[in-house]
Amino acid sequence: MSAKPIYVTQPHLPPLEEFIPYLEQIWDNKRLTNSGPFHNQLEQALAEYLGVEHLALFANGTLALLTALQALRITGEVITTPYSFVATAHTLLWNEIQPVFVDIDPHTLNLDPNRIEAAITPRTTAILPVHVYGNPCDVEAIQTIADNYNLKVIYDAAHAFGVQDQGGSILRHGDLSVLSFHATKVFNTCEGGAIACPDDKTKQHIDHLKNFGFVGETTVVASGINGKMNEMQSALGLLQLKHVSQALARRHAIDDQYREGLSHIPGIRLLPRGSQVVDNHAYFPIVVEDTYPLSRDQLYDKLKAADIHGRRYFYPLISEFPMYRGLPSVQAADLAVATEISRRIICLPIFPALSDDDLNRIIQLLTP
Ligand code: T4K
Repeated sequence: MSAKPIYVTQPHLPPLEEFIPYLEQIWDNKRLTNSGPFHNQLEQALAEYLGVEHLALFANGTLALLTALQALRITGEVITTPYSFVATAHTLLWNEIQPVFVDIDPHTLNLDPNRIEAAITPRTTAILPVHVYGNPCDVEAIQTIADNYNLKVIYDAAHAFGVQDQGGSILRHGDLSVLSFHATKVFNTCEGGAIACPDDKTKQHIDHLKNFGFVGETTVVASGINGKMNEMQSALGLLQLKHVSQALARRHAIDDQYREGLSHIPGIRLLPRGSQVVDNHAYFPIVVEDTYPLSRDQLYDKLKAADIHGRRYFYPLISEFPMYRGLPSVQAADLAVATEISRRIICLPIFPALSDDDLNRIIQLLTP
């Protein structure tokens, strides 16, 4: 049994000695950033691993989201979910775009496609759905609406590394998909992110935007940003890629054990496995129903008292933060499902180094 605190996640890190040769190469060739050799190798290797045509690496997922919106010249209003990490909507505000929050589906906890059309106005230019916890959105329904109303679709796929549906990578849907490689993610480069895009021209445009808009040495074609992933991050990514299947296998085993240990407990609702054929088990959310003897917060505190630090992802809703409260789409009555779920959710610890003993202890604590 661990005497250390157990957090919702712990970054997966390969043995340190395996990282040293990468660092030696960086020290030798003195190339630290700006499309260095490791950056270019990782871009290629990840595109192949994930099964996408093109990938542009970024310093973090938030910069990648900001740039994706710029790349497609999104303006006006964008339909999105209140049930996400705050970065999703913040990138809209930073681009002076008005988020329009739409409620979520009670089963997938993703943007409910049945509610999107009612939120479309003449100012709507795009939909920004999130594959929450790595569970795929209803991509077909969303695309049909987007096609009917001539809207762009940018998926926030921060949780969806490696997820596949029947047709392959989940990242192939929509106009662009954005990944996060933050320390807390299934695949991490400390901080990091990427945009997956289908065509070479868009990839080139994104590459210019992430490097201040430079094309060559003296030409600037757009008011770009500094979104570049550096060589240390890229080297770590290349090393992580060697270990990622092992890490995913352990996550899968933990998910199975949680399901076996918790599915019979009245008042603990588990999310059904989604439409994906390859899952990444990025999170393990439970919904605490009224029939459970403790409220969500009482259970959260009970775990905390045992040094087990689950997280209430996503509570509060983005629409409840002060900078969003004045928007017309934030009324709780219109976001009833998201509001309800955000008050009942706890994400339990899941990460490759979580031991069976600790896992069993968590299951025992949840068992009334
Ligand atoms: N879109 C979505 C849907 C997202 O979920 C995110 C990020 C983004 C966009 C933006 O992508 P990035 O710009 O971040 O690439 C964490 C992460 O910081 C954030 O990346 C993530 N989503 C979000 C869901 O979770 P916090 O504030 O909960 O992180 P923090 O520091 O409390 O970490 C959680 C636990 O993990 C800690 O209690 C301990 C453990 N931990 C954390 C770090 C950073 C470690 O053991 N080691 C570490 O290095 O936001």
